[in-house]
Amino acid sequence: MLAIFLDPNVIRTRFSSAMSTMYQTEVPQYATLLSLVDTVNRSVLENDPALHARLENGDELARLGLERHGAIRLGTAEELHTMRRLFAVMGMFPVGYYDLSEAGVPVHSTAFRPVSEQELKKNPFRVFTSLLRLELIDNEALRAQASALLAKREIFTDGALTLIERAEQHGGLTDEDADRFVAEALETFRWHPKATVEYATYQALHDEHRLIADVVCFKGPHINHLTPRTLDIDAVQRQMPEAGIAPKAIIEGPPRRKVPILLRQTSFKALEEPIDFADRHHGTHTARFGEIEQRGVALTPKGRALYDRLLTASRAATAGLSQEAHQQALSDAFTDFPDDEPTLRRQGLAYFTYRLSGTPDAQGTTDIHDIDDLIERGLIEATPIVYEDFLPVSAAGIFQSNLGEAKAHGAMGSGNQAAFEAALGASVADEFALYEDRERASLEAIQSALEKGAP
Ligand code: OOG
Ligand code: NI
Repeated sequence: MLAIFLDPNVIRTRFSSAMSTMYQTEVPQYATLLSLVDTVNRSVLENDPALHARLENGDELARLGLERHGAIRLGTAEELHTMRRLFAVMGMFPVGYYDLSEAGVPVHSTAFRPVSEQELKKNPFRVFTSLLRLELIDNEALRAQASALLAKREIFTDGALTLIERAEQHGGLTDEDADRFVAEALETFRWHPKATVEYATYQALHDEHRLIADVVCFKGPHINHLTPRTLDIDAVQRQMPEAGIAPKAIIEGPPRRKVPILLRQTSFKALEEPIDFADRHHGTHTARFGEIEQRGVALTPKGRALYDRLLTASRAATAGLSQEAHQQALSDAFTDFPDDEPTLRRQGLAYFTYRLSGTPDAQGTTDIHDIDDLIERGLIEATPIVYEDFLPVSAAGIFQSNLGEAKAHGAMGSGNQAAFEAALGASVADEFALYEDRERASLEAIQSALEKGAP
């Protein structure tokens, strides 16, 4: 009998919902954040029927409350390699390379995510996955101690390893195996209130960099946050304190705009949680938090360069400001960034998909080179492509606010994508190429429809 395999999108949905349930139980503040986001989203939708209609038409309403991403930090090349195979079972593949060392965080990262538009629509869950870079730690003795500790641990259950292999060999998992896979995989992301090391070891690693202690001293890479999508990030940021949640100081990313670009993020500060150390010492560790995100249009390399330039230029003007003043200064700094869809499109700053929205005229238009003209004549409609990835400067801001402000670290080196990909055992997809492909495919579809349909 031929086995029937479950759609990887369904496995991803089961996994992300199991993860959400686990995290809400483990971190009750996160459940509070989810309900705050839900309240704000409802009120935005009530007050904006056009947005409501657009989300409904795009099939997005039902998934609004679902988590968009989570994050983990791994310790070794082997862990990253197996994690890639684990995520592949759920239709998640590495996209993008993020170098955080420049911002004083000794990791480099990728995002495991669904790649196609249809798969993102079915379930948008992705995981920002970082790999510790021990080579950036100066203290040789500590470095050796950390790698010895990491070499001893196994973060995957036997059951998970068996099922990953089965999925690879057979080309998928049955419904029953998928349920077991989700349960086994979840174990890797669970919190462990017991450290694997004595308190003094934890302290020494922690004093070198808090992130090292977080990665090295525990049985596995606990999920450190989950992130739902909000329709009004400024409102959630404002309302967090009333809900008893302490937000990070500022919202990361671009300012609020008429046409949202890229990604805006904020989080609540990581909680101090009780830990039992191997020598019976009772202490605490700070790692887990909750985050929200609001996504806008994906930018082309040209648009991204402008974003990076304006963000860097805004630094001096925004430094040390409180959230409201910060947002104002940021908006001022971004006045040179066009804020309407036609200009973003015409200047090649953002990605769009195109579709036929009218019937070609009698002359038989078969040439789509003058897109502006065709849009003006109502023949083609352009829709912004949503940014599905992450931003290194924002990610560094999220890391830092959750690693404690006590000790700021300067730049620690530079990126090493080749080493990351060697550990991963695969290359990471280029995010820009993915957006460009979608744009081009939509234009090709129009071209061939016009050629076929021309009278
Ligand atoms: C990851 C921080 C980055 C984001 O959304 O940019 C991140 C971490 O703290 O491990 O999640
Ligand atoms: Ni995040």
